[in-house]
Amino acid sequence: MSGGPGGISMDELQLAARNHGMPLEALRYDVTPVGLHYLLIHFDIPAADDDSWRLELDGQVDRPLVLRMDDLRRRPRVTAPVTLECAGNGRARMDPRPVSQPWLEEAVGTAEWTGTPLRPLLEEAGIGEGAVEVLFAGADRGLQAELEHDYERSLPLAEAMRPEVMLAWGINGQPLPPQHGYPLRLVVPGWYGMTSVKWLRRISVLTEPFDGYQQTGTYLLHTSEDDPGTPVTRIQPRSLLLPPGIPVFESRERLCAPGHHLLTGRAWSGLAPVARVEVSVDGGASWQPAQLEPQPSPWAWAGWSLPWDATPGSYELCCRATDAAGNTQPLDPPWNTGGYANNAVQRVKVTVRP
Ligand SMILES: Nc1nc2c(c(=O)[nH]1)N[C@H]1C(S)=C(S)[C@@H](COP(=O)(O)O)O[C@H]1N2
Ligand SMILES: [Mo]
Repeated sequence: MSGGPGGISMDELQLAARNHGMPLEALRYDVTPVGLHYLLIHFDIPAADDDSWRLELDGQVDRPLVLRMDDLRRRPRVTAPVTLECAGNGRARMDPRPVSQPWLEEAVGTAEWTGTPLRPLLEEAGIGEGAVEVLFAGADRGLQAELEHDYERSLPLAEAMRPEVMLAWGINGQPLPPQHGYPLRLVVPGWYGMTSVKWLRRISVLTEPFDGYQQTGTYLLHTSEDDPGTPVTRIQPRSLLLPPGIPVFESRERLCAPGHHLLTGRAWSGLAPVARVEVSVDGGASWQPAQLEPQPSPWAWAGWSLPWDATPGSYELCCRATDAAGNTQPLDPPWNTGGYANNAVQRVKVTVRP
């Protein structure tokens, strides 16, 4: 389904009003304040209570487990900064526009998640013969593509066993708020956000690949419905810049004074460490290397900066990240039916006034 030429529909507006992005000025923070982190909630935020919450671990395991939140909090505890990005980030920049949550480029945030690593828990339950995937089920339910289902996603066993995958009950030193998965969620660093199942109530070890709607009916990269497509997995490299100067309310275009500016932003990739960031002030015609700060962890964005001596005129500021595996950002949006993984460079129009 594609959006018509007449702008976004009421259905898209309804989605956009529920699921907010990170205001780009929040790129100034290493760790995104909780209320400024983006949100994506397919159905309704479920009612949940820490005392009565139970996490079931079942399927192809030797010893199925039922855990309370207190049981989980007594386990080894980790805190790690992780950049999450929605796979649909950039969707509204595609042409024709795939109809779903119409993100521009702000569906990202970096939080300090606190929880317990998943792997030891799976090992304690004992992974049985023939296990291939681990399924994560949320407590939220609804209809999408006319199919009623709980929000559920799986991971290949090897991905679920990565040491940085965690079950989180905390964000930025506080309990998860309802919208981020209270009381418990999965956090899968490096993968697009749909993988990090919120309101987590069941983990099942599977001997067959999961074929539920959120796994095989959506989150596929294909350019026609006949093409089976490839699953959306890791976060493609991306960078964003903190728009300089002051905004115009209606257009978000920027007005700047002439003289010295320090352009700053963030860059990340779920595929490999960030290797470099380049900045353009002429819409991508020419590029200059930015100064890159170290990433606080392989799974969290890096800060970058570049001094800019602005003279009066009109500019289009862009930034482009490249990771250590050589993946980079295209100048124009790649297109696919679902509107996923659009990591095309951001473009910020700036007028420098005398
Ligand atoms: N149970 C459940 N988990 C979910 C979702 C959801 O709708 N239900 N949305 C997913 C998607 S698409 C994204 S991008 C991230 C967003 O996480 P956040 O809202 O905490 O930023 O949560 C994921 N986990
Ligand atoms: Mo998402």
